[in-house]
Amino acid sequence: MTTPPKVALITGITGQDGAYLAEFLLNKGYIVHGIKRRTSLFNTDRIDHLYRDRHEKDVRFFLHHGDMTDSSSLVRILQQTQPDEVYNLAAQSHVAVSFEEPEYTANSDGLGVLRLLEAIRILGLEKKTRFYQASTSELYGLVQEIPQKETTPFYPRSPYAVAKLYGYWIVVNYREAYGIYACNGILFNHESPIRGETFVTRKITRALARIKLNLQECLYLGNMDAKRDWGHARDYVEMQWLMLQQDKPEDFVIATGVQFSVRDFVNAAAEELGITLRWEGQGVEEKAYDEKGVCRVAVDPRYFRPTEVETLLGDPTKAKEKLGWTPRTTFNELVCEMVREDLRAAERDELVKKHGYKTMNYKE
Ligand code: NDP
Ligand code: GDR
Repeated sequence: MTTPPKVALITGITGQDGAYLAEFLLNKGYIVHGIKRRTSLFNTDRIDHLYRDRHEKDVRFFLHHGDMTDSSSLVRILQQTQPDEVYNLAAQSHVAVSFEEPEYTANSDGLGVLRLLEAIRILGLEKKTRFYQASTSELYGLVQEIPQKETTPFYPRSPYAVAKLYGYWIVVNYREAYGIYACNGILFNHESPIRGETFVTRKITRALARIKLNLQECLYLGNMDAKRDWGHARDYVEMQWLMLQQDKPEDFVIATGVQFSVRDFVNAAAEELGITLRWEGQGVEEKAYDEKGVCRVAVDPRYFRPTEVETLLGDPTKAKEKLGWTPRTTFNELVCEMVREDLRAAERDELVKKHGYKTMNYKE
């Protein structure tokens, strides 16, 4: 007798991690259900290659309308899908935006976690359903220890991080109170060619590729001294799955253990594109010029955050020992892959422009 395929439910399936995780689980033979929000335009670009018409045979990928702020949708979808594993990746995930929309961020990123855990309880799925929570290195904020590991005290520095702190502890509480197999993956920054365009890495690779093809003149950034531990999203989603395959639920830091500044990222991307940058000035006056003396990178204080997370560096020793974690992609490989894909996108835009059509001009 063959065992039936496992069923996974992914919230945030239209996001960067949701797309990589869905592909990973489908390749493992899972039936994958995803929750997506109703939007006025299609927002399924990242998962379109996985989608198959429901009328075809052996379809294993399904999308449901729902929202982290709407308990009724979450209970209904959990009841319909009866998942073995829930991956809670949905969030208002932009730190700067959380200062502009703090209440909504608390609702979706904090209370949303509670709603899902309660849905598991209401439906009596505590023994069946395993739960992964997308926790974050932003919890460390104003760092209390270098590098940061599972036992490092938290000091969140944004409405986003404070909301995620609630999510972190409600997962621990439901694990201890009700015996739910629930874990926090404390993931450090992870990027990819499908990273949202307003996160700093993608903003840099997209802008420099467009500068290379004369589609844009200058890239404006905020704090270029900020340091991050950047890995590849494709590597990290495998760890999300592995955390749910252990004998007992535990929380894990996933990081590379290597740190670079935003300026380092700019330099690496520029080098990959063959743009030589000459840096001048400091603070808000800092600028980078190309070979012809054209200013290509400058500071716009609008991108400074009311409270900043200056430095993050993870210690992934526990994940190495218990999950066999080794990051596959180096910093330079990540930058190259992102630059290559954004250059292809810029080439497409160049062609569109050449034929007299307008291209997207949004640069935030
Ligand atoms: P993205 O911003 O790319 O994706 C977020 C997803 O959540 C999108 O599918 C989005 O939908 C969805 N979403 C947002 N709000 C709601 C809501 N109210 N109801 C339902 N869905 C919602 O994030 P990532 O893929 O990069 O990150 C995945 C998770 O991991 C997030 O929780 C993030 O906070 C966390 N995280 C990310 C890290 C990283 O470096 N990438 C590091 C550590 C943690 P839509 O497409 O409609 O906007
Ligand atoms: P972060 O990612 O805040 O770490 O959160 P982001 O790429 O937005 O910022 C990283 C650092 O770069 C600085 N920075 C800029 N950031 C943006 N977005 N735009 C700019 O122009 C700019 N200039 C400088 C920022 O100030 C910051 O210090 C990401 C998200 O994916 C979270 O959801 C996740 O939890 C954490 O990573 C781990």
